[in-house]
Amino acid sequence: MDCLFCKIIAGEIPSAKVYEDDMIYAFRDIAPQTPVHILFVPKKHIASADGITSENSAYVARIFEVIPKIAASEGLTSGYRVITNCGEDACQSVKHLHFHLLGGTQMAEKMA
Ligand code: DGP
Repeated sequence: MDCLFCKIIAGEIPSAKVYEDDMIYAFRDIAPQTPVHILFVPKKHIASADGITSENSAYVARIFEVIPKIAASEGLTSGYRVITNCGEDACQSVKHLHFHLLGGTQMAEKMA
């Protein structure tokens, strides 16, 4: 499968790794939009939030268990934002489910 994030997980494309376990991988976004901008991806290929099912939702649960720990280790003591873009209207550019962890600055109240 020709998937950018599958190649990053496999180590075929270099990335700045922040966290890895048996189910998920986290790495710094190549074009950070905030001082801290980390992407969390399941090691299993899921195309988007539309592909989350009762069979694979444990990957998503793991991501959300780990995010607060990484946020703390990154010093995001005054808050952070977690976003997933799903589909064209949301400008999803990589078709492998990922959650953006954004922080380190005061963000705008509006998200769109
Ligand atoms: P989205 O627009 O939600 O599909 O976000 C995709 C993100 O992936 C975007 O913020 C930029 C990031 N990205 C794209 N290519 C690479 C890459 O090769 N390496 C890293 N670290 N991030 C990438």
